[in-house]
Amino acid sequence: MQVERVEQFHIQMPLKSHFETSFSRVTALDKIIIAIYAEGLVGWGESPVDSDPYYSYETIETCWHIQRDFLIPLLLKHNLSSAADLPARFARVRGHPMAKAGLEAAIWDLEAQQAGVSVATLLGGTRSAIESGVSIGVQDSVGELLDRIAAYLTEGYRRIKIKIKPGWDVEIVRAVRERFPAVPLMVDANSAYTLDDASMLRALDGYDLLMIEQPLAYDDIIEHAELQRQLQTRLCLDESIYSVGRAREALAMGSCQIINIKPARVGGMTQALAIHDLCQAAEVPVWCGGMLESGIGRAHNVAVASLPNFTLPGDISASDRYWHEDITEPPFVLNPDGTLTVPTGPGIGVAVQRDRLEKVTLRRATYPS
Ligand code: OSB
Ligand code: MG
Repeated sequence: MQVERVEQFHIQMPLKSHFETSFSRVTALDKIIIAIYAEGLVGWGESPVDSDPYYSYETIETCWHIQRDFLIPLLLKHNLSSAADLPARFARVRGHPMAKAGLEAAIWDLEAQQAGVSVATLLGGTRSAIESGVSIGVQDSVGELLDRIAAYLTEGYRRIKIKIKPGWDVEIVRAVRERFPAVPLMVDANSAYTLDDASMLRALDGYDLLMIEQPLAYDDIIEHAELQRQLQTRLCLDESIYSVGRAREALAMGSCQIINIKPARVGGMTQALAIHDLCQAAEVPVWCGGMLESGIGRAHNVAVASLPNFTLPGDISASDRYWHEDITEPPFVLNPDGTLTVPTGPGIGVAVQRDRLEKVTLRRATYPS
């Protein structure tokens, strides 16, 4: 495939309601959307970078720069035989996984369209629907949290994840368990704790949690292994797993028993597939995380979550959980059984609405210019 043209869109989409983690509170989300033109087709990808470096070191500005000055030139330079070749082509650029992932995603979309199949089929997906969970931010009060959980359960979500941070942890989990004794429940700390908090984290063992996600430092696997030895509850890593090699090391060290795969965090779909296969061989379950993506990134996440070792409900919720108006059609809707249907049309299987994309675009660029 010869890439003819690449477009970068810096967009900002207002969230329906704010989302608070241990590291920030956001009311709108910036992202970089990628369109790649080749052989009469257009493929779409998303780099779900934040405007601040609080989840990862990448920001809108670093992503824009790395794509414009280093990655897009590599795409335009030579023919490409497959999306799976991109990690090798991009390898000289160290790090910057989200910048790479947005471009790679657009190539997967193109490649699937050329083959006349869905991205899910091209990736090796085997499910026609994926189990959907919901990730709920820190709320202003316990009452609001309980009301939100009740509403999501009524909608049919299959698993509840709540964000925790110091001062919003064991007591909150206790209150949630009291009200919802049997709901599949987990917590995500986004690195808000240290090993000094081990006794608090051990207290969580009493609440039958599916897992505790990323309690310790964002780049750590050693202390997580130590913590896992002290806990009954399974640890799941998110931030710490930034590559296939890192996943292999974490499994070898016993740093976690579950991995949250976000294609954007690991540098793209090819790496996500490799981590999926590695975990499958090691009998370690995985699930697909999210970065509050637009319909474009969501479609790619849904596609990968249709692979066989994605055996736990992920953070891929319906479009209306995030947006008043998404930039793709049709929206992802929650089926009555708490699943999202995997699109079957060619490519990502949802159509980008150009007028809506324009409305949320703050800046755009075309290459070659
Ligand atoms: O840690 O999984 C996380 C959102 C932004 C950054 C990090 C995380 C999250 C979520 C939301 O938990 C998942 C989603 O619904 O997309
Ligand atoms: Mg997380």
